[in-house]
Amino acid sequence: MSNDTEFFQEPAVLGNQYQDDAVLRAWLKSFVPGEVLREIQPGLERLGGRAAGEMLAMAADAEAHPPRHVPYDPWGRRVDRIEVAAGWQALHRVAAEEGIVATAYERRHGPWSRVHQCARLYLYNPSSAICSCPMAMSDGAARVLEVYGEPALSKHLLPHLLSRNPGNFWTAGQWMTERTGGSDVSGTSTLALLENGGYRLHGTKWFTSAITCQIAMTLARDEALDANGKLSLFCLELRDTHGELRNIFVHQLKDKLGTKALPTAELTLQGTPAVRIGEPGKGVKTISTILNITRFYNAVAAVSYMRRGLALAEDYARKRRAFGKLLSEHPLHQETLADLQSEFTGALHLVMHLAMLLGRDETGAASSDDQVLLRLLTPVAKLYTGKQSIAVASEVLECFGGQGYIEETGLPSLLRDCQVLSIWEGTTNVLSLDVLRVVEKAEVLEVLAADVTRRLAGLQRPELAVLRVSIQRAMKDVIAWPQTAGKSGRDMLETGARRFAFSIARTYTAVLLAGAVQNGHVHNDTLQRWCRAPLSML
Ligand code: MFK
Repeated sequence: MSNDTEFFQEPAVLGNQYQDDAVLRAWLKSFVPGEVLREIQPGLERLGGRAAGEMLAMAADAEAHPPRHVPYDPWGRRVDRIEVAAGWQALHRVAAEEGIVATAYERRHGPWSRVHQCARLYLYNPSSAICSCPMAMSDGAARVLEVYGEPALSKHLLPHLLSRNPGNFWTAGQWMTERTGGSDVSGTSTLALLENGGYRLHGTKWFTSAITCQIAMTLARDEALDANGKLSLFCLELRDTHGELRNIFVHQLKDKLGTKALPTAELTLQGTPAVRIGEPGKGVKTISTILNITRFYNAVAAVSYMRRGLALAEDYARKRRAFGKLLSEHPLHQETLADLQSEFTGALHLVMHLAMLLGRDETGAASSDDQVLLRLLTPVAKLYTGKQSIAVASEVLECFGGQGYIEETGLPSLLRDCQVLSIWEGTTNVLSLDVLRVVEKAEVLEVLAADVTRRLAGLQRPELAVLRVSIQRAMKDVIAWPQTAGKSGRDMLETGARRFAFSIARTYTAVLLAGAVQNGHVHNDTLQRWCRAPLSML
């Protein structure tokens, strides 16, 4: 029986995810040329609406009906079918229609095409049940084909990977990990054997994300090279013209902490035909072209989850009452949300900056300094935002009290899905060591220092004077550290590699935010909050 005093909480509701995102819109307005922004804005608004509407239902369906491995047909024949939810398939269709991959390669806006694609991915990801994962690998595959692919192979595959027609759209997998290791791929044991003039792959792959893809890029020991077989990169089509797997035995799907809708398999290649891509024996170098794209996607996904969490927490704070007033009226809750907002705003500036550099690089518009910064900031942005997204998601759950811990609210999946971002595509430590390797190359730190000095010189507002000195000091620490720590030996350098990478992330982001305050598109309070935590941890 109902009763007048019965009370129900109001759930948080999302508005149009483009229109409501003042930080993204301000960034685009500040950096993207007016005529480009006018052209891309209607599409972003449409996608912002889909991300807060129909895509939520698709994602909920995909999460509620995780993929299923069907090893045999009813007559006992081995089929290794992967059944996925209708919602998961619908999210693939949305990705094709919205050009989540294609936008970057159509290059309608020259170097700004990657920024445009980044904004679209950012809107798509948090409503996609991480269907962004196959998109990341497909984008990486498209790039590796663009850079290294034989014309015939690229002509066959690129129209599928870049299609906006869902019926023609293919996705790609990136299968690096074997039982021997995912970070250290030197133990790869898959063999590429030459049979009748073509390669066939034999070996077990331990994590194959998005096994519903049509093609995959994978490493194997190349029989054509020498007895030990150096690693080369290979491309394989998973299915024949009848839709049957081509000599691929699926052992099982993984039961993971999160990314529940994403089918991740253990499988064995039993003579699967494949084509080599790139220089023979240079497989790691060649596949790093894919890694740099998927690491970029990872960073975009991390920021987009931060924004999604914040959007939900802010809406809830305007509805939920406690101790006689709304959560949004409690000074301590305001403080918590403002800190989250600062973390998100910094991360967004770092990632959009990376998109700008990537766009220049892909269209031949990058200077040599841009290329150096792109190589350095890709692992930096991936490792920093991946880690921070977990902290932000955890705080967001807390903003909902007990409701944040309840599965049906959808909030726990935010935390679970953020957790993978610091693991796949290079863990925080592996990427910190990558950063160390990058700065050991000549002139990288000089380029970084010169870039920061130039940006600091542009800060004229009096309220930025004190922070300008702090940022300058932190950057000085960063530049000096490898040489100072290196004097105590290699171990000391490696021990400090994570603190070093975080210091680059925090200091470089501070200078980007300071530039945004100077231009008037970010509030000084956001920068002050960012700089409250140490910029350099060295
Ligand atoms: C929404 C987000 C979606 C994300 C999708 C995720 C789904 C996919 C899931 C997965 O596939 S998870 C598996 C991910 N695996 C990794 O990320 C591997 C992590 N390990 C590393 O990155 C190691 O550092 C590495 C494997 C590269 C180390 O191997 P090596 O053999 O010790 O490589 P080395 O000697 O450092 O580099 C070999 C060459 O590649 C060198 O060039 P040279 O031959 O010219 O000297 C390097 O400079 C080059 N290289 C390495 N990393 C590079 C790179 N070049 C450019 N960019 C890089 N990042």
